Amino acid sequence: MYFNVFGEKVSKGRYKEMLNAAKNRRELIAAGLSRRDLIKMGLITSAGLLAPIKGLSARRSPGSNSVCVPSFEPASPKTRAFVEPLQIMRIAQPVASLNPAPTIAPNTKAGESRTRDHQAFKLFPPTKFYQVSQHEAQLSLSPDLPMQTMWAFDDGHGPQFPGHTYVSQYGGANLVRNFNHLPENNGGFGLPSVSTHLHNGHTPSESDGFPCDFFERGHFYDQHYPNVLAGILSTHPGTGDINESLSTLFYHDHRLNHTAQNGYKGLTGFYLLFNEFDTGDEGTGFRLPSFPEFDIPMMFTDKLFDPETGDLAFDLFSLDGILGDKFLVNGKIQPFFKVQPRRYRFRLLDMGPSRFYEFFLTDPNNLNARNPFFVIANDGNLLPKPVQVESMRIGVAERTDVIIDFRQFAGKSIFLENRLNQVNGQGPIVGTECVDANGNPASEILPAGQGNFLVRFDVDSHPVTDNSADPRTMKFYDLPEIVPPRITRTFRFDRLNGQWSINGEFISDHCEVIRLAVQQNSVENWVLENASGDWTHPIHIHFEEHQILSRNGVRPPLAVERSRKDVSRLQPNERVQLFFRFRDFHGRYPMHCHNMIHEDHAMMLRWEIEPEGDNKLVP
Ligand SMILES: [Cu+2]
Repeated sequence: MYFNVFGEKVSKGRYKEMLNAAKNRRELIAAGLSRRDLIKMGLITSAGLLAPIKGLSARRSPGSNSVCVPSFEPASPKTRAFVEPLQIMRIAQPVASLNPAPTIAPNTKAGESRTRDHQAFKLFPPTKFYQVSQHEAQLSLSPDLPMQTMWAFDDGHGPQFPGHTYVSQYGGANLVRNFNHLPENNGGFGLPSVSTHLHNGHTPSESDGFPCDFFERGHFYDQHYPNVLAGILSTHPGTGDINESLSTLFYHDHRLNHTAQNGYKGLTGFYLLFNEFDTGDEGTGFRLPSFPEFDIPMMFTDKLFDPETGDLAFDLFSLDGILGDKFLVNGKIQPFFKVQPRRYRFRLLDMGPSRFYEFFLTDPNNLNARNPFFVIANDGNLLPKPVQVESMRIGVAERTDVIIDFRQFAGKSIFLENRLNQVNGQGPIVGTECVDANGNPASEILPAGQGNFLVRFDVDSHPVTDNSADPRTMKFYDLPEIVPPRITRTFRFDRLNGQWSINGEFISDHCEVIRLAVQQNSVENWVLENASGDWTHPIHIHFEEHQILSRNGVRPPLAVERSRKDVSRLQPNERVQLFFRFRDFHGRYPMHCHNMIHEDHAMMLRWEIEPEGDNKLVP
């Protein structure tokens, strides 16, 4: 019997056609072609679609533009679920010093590829130094698949996917020296040219990991992370605004046009920030479950594997986005995790490349049971107070920190299940407009037990002490004050010639076009408009967090979105209004869709923070 990537039975002829198409596409990808090459070769048409050449399209019907039509990919080989424990990434170890010592100006003589001086090095001198490198590594993602050729970060103690976790404290700056030791031969996909972005960091531009600050093999780049609160050099001099505290950050490769490939190949990891309230110790501060024992980062990625070789497969031709049929958590396919019957904090990160998740807790022996949990953070930023929910939806690059109390499940096995129905890269099914294989309306949320089981929690039966606070009694930070904007700008996200545009334009070839200039230390509102029909775009703006003022005029939005965010899902036909205050540092930053395929197909723009802002209403 033959199956497609959604587990649907297909005929032998259909399967062969899919297999050949996938092979042909992979050969072109291995040849290192970019989207610009594909356009030149006429493989992407002016109508914006992959040329309907037999044997190439990743769409079942090349003209289709609907969230209802499954993508055209053969199923990955079979793998067993819950045979490996959840991997916990190593905490990155700093080094005593770097040689040569870091310099404010780029040390190009020694091989550094930075192009601008550190702007805040003297103000926030680094207290911790890390020397990391990016390597090819042979890693296992499942005992039922061959070893995989991944690209992984190494902090000097061995390469990992996901990479080592940085654990930092507010008040102490980090300097990370990052060497590119990737191989010339990509082994199928990936470009050995990198720019590491610290997602959600309040980071000076030259250390942000801007998509065009990429550097090549044999070179390094020093990134200075001040670990300071927004407002420290402006609205809240000397301290920063405590209500801007960040907690769950992550890093990933952000190379222009190649972010999806390089991230999919493994160049990702967590970066956690603690302070005097979110201490990592359940006996102090907010009394959140202690790190690292009961505070667990989890990175979700979905991947495709070649049905014949079992090798990790990337599909450059899925311009809609890539959906995998294998669900990895912290780099392993469907792991189990032994927990104690007490409260845990989980930091859930959707690392894409294109999938949205809606997380539920499922008791396999009682599918009708409702199993609430607490959302305590959106995009890793603590909410004013915990919100009890039965499910939580996130898109690519969004995070949510949750507290699950396993006391109620003592002695049982419980699943973390994704019940969001999504069949192609465009986004989740919306409402009731699609039908399933039997002609019945397809639901947006799948029934309990029919979604994707991600992790199995095996809960011990012996009672234990739990010194963490009850989330019902917790209170965190207030939301930063909302004040009138200097300017309100509008951005339309749309298709254009088969790719993805913002206000009718793509990111320029070398990111040289500055689309707008924000006045340093000013307030702006940005209106994001979805002009692309049923698509959902998770829109990320670097550097400053925003608050969602309204969705389609409805304010405030969902309780879990009364928060600070750095990615906002722009859902079908939506108009979302955001509040920003751009402070402290200056320089270049991007805004882009974080469906990594969309950003690589140009749904990105460059903006700047400058002493004098411009007044472009539709940049
Ligand atoms: Cu998008």
